[in-house]
Amino acid sequence: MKPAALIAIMGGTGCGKSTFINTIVGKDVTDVGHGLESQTAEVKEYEFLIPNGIPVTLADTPGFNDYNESGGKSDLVILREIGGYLKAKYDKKRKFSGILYLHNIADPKVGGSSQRNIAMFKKLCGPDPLKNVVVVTTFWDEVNMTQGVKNEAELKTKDKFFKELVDGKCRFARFGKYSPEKSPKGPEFPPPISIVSDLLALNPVFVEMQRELAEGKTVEKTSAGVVLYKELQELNRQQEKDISDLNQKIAELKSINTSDKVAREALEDECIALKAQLEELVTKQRNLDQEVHSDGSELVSAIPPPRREREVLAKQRELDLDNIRHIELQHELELLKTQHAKEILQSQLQIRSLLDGNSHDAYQRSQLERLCEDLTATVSDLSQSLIKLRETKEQDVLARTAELAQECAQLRATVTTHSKTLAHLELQLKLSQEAQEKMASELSGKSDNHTSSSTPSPDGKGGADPASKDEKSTKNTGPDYVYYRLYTRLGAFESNHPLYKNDRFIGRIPTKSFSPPHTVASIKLSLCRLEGLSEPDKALLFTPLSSPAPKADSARLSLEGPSGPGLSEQDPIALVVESEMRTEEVAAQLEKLPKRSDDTKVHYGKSCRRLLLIWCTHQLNSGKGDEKAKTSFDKSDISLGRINTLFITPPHTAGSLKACIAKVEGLRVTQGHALYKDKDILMSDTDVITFQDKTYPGSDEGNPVALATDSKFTKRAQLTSTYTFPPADYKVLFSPTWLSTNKDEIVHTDGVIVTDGYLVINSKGEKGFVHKAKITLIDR
Ligand SMILES: Nc1nc2c(ncn2[C@@H]2O[C@H](COP(=O)(O)OP(=O)(O)OP(=O)(O)O)[C@@H](O)[C@H]2O)c(=O)[nH]1
Ligand SMILES: [Mg+2]
Repeated sequence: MKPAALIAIMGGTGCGKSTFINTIVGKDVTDVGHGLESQTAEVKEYEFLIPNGIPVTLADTPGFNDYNESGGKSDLVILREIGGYLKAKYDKKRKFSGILYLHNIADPKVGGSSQRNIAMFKKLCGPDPLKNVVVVTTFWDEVNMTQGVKNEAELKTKDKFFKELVDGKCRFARFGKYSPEKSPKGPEFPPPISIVSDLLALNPVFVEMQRELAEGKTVEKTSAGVVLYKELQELNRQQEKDISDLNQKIAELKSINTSDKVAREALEDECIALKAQLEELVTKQRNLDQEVHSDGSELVSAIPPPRREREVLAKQRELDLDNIRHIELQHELELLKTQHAKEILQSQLQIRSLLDGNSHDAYQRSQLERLCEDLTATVSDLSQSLIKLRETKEQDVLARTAELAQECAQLRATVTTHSKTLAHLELQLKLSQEAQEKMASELSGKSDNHTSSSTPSPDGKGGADPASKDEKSTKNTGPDYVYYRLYTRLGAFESNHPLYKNDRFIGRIPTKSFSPPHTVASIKLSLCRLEGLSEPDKALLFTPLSSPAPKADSARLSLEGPSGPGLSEQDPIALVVESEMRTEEVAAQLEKLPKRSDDTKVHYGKSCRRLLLIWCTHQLNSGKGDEKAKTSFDKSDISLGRINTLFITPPHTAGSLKACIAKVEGLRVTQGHALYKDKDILMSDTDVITFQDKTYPGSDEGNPVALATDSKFTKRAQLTSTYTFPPADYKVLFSPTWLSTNKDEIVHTDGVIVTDGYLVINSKGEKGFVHKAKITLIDR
């Protein structure tokens, strides 16, 4: 049976030999390495069938490595291993169909060990079998393609690499750990199996080393062995040189005597590092020596080793080591000395500082004492200055006091003079006032004789005496003044600028106090300001008093003319304010209303004579149970009272008359009160009354208006619908039995149903029936 084709796989350690084999075989037949050491320790064969059924044996060889960097087998040992395998194959007349040399293309620089490996491999192959040699560059998946191609070109063209083999027709192929679909295409990247199968077409060959070994040469004597030995010798020399350089450097460093602590420490560190390097080199040197001489005579005789020289060198090294140890000891001693010197110095410094400290304290004490003395001196100076200052001040104060006393005396004299002048002036003023009053009273008397209507009637009945001659009136009429009366909804109230001392209900203010333009709005504003009233915008202005509606804000009043609204006492402006405070005040001002007829000091104004307003209370209720009126004036009928129409708030309606009477009588107008005229005719609050007419409700003492409280209407009720009743067409039929209603209005009733309805009195004082379906009783 024909033996399987034999293919050797060689190369440096870790270049991917086992990986390549596993790829070709299609399974992990051999271990793949993970470290620097050669994973494959000895030559191992793997047999498999290529696709056309031809058996192939792949020989996985241990990789050459740099023994300086690994603790594993040295290249020499590996070469012996490979040599033994080649010799064995030769003995069996087994030729190689192919020899693959794998090289890591991603290796950045092809260093010493790689070059040595290549050199050995070239010698191992020899000049003949170069067609059967394939240099397989690996790790293409890890290198940039451009870089890889560049590296590959270098490998092919440089003598120290594979130029010799390329010249002898060896081939190159690329390999990488690609997934099948990502593997680059092209002849440079042949499938690994084809690299092998292509070789099978060639004639198998012996390699040079097989032949050499067959001639009886030892491995070390083969061409590859000699290359390796020369390399090792060179390495040995290099290392010895390195050792001596290092020793020299260490000695130099030790000799540098520096007091700089940092620099010294740096030098020490460098020495230690160099010593470690040296020891490593020495170890390697020993290993190398052992490797080279392990096999004994043949290698030594082939290239005579400089044993004597080495012995001398070894001795020299020992001496060097002793020398180093000696220098180290000396150095340590110096360090100790320095340390001690430092400690002594520190102790001395401490002693010095302690001594200095004491002297410092003494110095400080003396300084403090001096400071104290200085301070004492300063204090005594200051107290002396203070005493002097006090003396000076006292003198100043005395002088100033004398000056002031003098000034006071002068002032007193001036005051006395002024007092005298003042007394004189007062006397003159008094005299002039008396003369003025006398003149005024004379003028007044004349005026009353001519215009009796301009003088208030004291009893309100008219025809009485004119104003008393004794009255201290400040009356002063003329177009230069504006006259006015003030009202709340309950009636008149007093002015802060009264025309008369004894009738403060008519006010008077100089026209110039009203800033133009004299619109109703600006007059209202000025009046409210001068009278101290709030909310002028809510006030209403009436002129004349009897006008049924207030003047519009934009209307103008002529205050400059000789006569006109507000320019005389007889035609005053009426200002009706809403102020709640004033309303309350007016409600409480009973005593300020016109007093009884026998009060001769009261001036009612001329209109008083034209009014006689009489009412009686409870007239409807009892018919005889009348009460005494608060303004009673007729002893024969005490229920009769009277009020001045001037006190009724405009516009003059039954409602404002009712409010005024109620106020005078101290009643609160409620829906339970109603005003009647002509005995039993109910007046509605909106009924207009014209007091200028000859007769008006209550103008006749014999036919007074009556304010009645009806005790029947005690229950409150709420109207539930709005209805105007009676409709205009049926007025004749129904009036006044049924009452018009406003939804939600509160009315008063006796609570008795008569003819399907309640008798009610509404807020206007209107009385009538409301259907029971249109009312809800609140009080039951
Ligand atoms: N990315 C990449 N990794 C590779 C390639 N070839 C080998 N390796 C990796 O390199 C390491 C060494 O591979 P091995 O196949 O053990 O190398 P070896 O030449 O057999 O090494 P020795 O044990 O010294 O003989 C392993 O981790 C492999 O997976 C390659 O082409 N590309
Ligand atoms: Mg391997």
